[in-house]
Amino acid sequence: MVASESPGTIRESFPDDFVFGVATSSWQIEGSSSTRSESIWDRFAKIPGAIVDGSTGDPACDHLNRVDEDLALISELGVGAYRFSVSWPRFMPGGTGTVAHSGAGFYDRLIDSLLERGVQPLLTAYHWDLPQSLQDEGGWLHPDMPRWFADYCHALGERYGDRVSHMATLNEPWVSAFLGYAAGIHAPGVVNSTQALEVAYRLMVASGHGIGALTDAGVSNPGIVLNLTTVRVDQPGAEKARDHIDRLQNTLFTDLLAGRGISDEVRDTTDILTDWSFVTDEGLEAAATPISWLGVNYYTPIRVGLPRDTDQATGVGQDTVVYPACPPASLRPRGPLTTMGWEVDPQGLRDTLVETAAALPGVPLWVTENGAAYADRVIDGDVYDPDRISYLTGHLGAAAEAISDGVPLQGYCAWSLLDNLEWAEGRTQTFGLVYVHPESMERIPKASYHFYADVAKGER
Ligand code: LGS
Repeated sequence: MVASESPGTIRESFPDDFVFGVATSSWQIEGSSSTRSESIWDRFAKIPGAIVDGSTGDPACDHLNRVDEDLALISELGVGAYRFSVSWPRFMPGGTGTVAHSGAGFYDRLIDSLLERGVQPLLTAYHWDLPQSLQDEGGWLHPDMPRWFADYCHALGERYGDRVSHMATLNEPWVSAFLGYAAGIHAPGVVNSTQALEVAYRLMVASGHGIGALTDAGVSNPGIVLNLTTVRVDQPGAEKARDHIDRLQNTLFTDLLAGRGISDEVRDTTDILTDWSFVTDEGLEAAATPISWLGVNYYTPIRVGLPRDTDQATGVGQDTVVYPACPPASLRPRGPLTTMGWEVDPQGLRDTLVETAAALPGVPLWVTENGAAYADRVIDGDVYDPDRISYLTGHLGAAAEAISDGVPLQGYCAWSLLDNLEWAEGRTQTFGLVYVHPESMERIPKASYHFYADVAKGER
């Protein structure tokens, strides 16, 4: 009786072969921008006000010079996987053509050191730091971009495919398209909803070419990472907006991957902006190139309500501007909120995973990012972050429940190893399991790091 009532550890609620990991991305941690070419985020960061605290890509977390210390932190965390991204401007500074000896060598050493420590590397080819030279040519809107991206992916596969089984083409194409081209709050800072829709499509086409190139280069498990989330109605009357947001946030991407193309609903509701004539049969076929796994980044659900009074003049709630052609609505997160203003809802992760598994049956899933920003403080040399521990506990529980619902979930990566450069929020939002002092770069593992280490080691 007593034994069966014992709750067991978090680790025990997952299958034995389930992988716990931790994630980062190149621009957010590496620094050392003088040893690579310029990326669109370096250029964007120079626009006054684009990054709230004026941060630039330097020093970020000075990871390039502190990689041994960071590897030790990963090792001591006891995780089985480390998700990182390759900086395209470091690996292939011209955007196309020659691979840089020193840049590629950095990732060689990183990968080898991870493997020596028994940590599986998960490599993302593109986590938003496009070489500026390619942006100058037209970026993701350029007709040759799928070929340039495929060549880059092929070079990554040739160089690292013998040691890295899981590679993802893109991180969150939704963000590149809609925050980069509709809201204009991410690089390249364009505000043009028509272009945003086209970029979303073209990114998925390029990703399909990238998947093909990785496979040709011998990578056994090529995949992609999407930011998917469950979309809820908060008030009666917001159903149309909910459906619209769900389509542009989730199904636009999962439909393209599944070979269902771009639905009539998406075309009809966005035809005031674009006629989708740039969509071709070849493009749709490329976008549906089979993936062998899908990464899901989940942080919060989206809760859709009626427009706020102040926005009635335009008819569109300000927060929904990033969803082109959205019916009148606003986003209404319910507390408790993280410092990003995002609702904490573990059930949302379970729902998202179940919905994703239904949209892409048979595709193995990973949670490639999940975590929370809180205002951490160092007191007597320690960082006590109970809110983050509670966030992680809830979401790990939801991931385990999704597995019992039948979701083929293989791994979970906490975001993030380090407090880092949170894009337009600069250093003002901290998601790390490890605190990084903004000037000295000193690393201090937070209480959540020790918590997660216990989970990974099966002690919790
Ligand atoms: O640091 C980024 C994290 C932080 O939160 C990472 O580089 C990205 O891959 C990823 O987008 N990240 C992130 N996303 C959360 C998005 C939630 C948006 C919620 C909006 C609405 C209510």
